[in-house]
Amino acid sequence: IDSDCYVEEDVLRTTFALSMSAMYTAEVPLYGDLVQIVRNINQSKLPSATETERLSLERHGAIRLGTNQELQTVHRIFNLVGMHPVGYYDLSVAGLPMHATCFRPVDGLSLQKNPFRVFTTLLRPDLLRSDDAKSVALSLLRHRRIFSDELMRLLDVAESQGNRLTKSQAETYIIQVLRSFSWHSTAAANYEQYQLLKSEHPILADIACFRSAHINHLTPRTLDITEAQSAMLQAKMAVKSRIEGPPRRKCPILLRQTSFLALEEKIHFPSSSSFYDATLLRDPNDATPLIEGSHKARFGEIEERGAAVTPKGRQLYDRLLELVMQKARSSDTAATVDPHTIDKIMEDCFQVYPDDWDELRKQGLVYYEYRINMSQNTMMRRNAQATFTSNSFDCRSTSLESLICEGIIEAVPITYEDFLPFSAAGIFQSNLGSNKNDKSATERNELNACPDLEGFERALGTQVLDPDVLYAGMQKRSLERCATVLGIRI
Ligand code: OOG
Ligand code: NI
Repeated sequence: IDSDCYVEEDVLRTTFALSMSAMYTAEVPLYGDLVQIVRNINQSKLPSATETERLSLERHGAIRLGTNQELQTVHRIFNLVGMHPVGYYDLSVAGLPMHATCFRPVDGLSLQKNPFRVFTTLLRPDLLRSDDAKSVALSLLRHRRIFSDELMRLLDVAESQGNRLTKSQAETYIIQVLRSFSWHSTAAANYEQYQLLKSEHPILADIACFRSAHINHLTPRTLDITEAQSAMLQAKMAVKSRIEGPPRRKCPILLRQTSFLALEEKIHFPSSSSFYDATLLRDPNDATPLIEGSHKARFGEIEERGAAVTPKGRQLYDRLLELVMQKARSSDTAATVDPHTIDKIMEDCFQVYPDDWDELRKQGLVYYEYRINMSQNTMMRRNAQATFTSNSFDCRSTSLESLICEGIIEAVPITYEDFLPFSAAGIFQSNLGSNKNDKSATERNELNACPDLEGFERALGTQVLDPDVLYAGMQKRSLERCATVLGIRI
């Protein structure tokens, strides 16, 4: 086969992301409205059309998986579109029997082309309390097949071709992948099984009762989440009561998210007397009527992304968040801390987090990409060179800081490409359906919280990448590029 006809990984990822978005728009029209709201707001904020175009591509999605086998297959699926497992998220801290990773591109250029991410959670059966629910869930999961034979075959083919697909293979591939993530309005579980699993945990029913790993939301990136949230309210969407993540700042860090709440959707359940074969398909001779019920899983989310913080910056964030939670718990309305009170406490506590790019850099709280300021002429560069070779700087940051000061190097904050476990938990909790008012995640912390990174990596069959290593690498390489161009050591 002519190697020219292989599809480039970044191109395939963009096709995949756009196809997922088209599928979800068809499935959940309200998501289409949300994308339009975000697009309008972004357009009013960005000067250049090309920037708007790239931003309008940016999305993340989320899927929930039940078994190691499913996780390993999803790993193979995403690998072909250049998305790799980054980070470990323990969701048991928020009372959810699951843990997660994020599949996303890792190198700068791919991220720039299309940073499509999928937050992927895996059930932790060890955290389920009811033995009945556990054994029904595991049996349903054992019998379901969410990936088609055609898809499994194409994965083998792609891997034997060096992890790539030809144009025509890629077309079939995208169609088959989408099927695995599409919605089924007829459950695989019968109504009794669904109720049993739901009473153990609503998330368990969502994970184990269906014949696909349905995408449960897609999230466009907005440049102003406060404005986007007002627009959502104006469009009469049922919006989550507060924005997750850090409070509004001059220098945005990490990410802020909000969503419209999960929709109550009609589901058909086979009655408990029905006979099912191993593939969980309804016996064609089965005449028992389907039972009508409903399920809440799918929602629409938006997010505003800020700068990636260093471990020091993250420690400060986590410490302040913990302080906020303590204060919220001890406020006298503790049973139902109202969202405005939390926002107020947030704002107060986060006053101590520096909100100035120079200050954030000098204190080593944020990752930066260093670039030669192109508007500077070569004369200045030569001056800089002279300065640097004639002086003996004992501290690297002094020299970098003076280059920045002189306007020779500019420091651009690196965008945070990952997630926040408590924000994720807040989004999960507000969409579980059993609870009308979306209380903060801390109030429903019922599980014995314990991360299990090792267990997750065993399930995945490989280690997850460390986001800090990736950000630090980007920062370091950008510095090295500057040093090479300027002909100095930094
Ligand atoms: C995933 C929730 C996490 C986010 O943006 O933090 C998430 C889920 O509900 O399955 O997507
Ligand atoms: Ni999300």
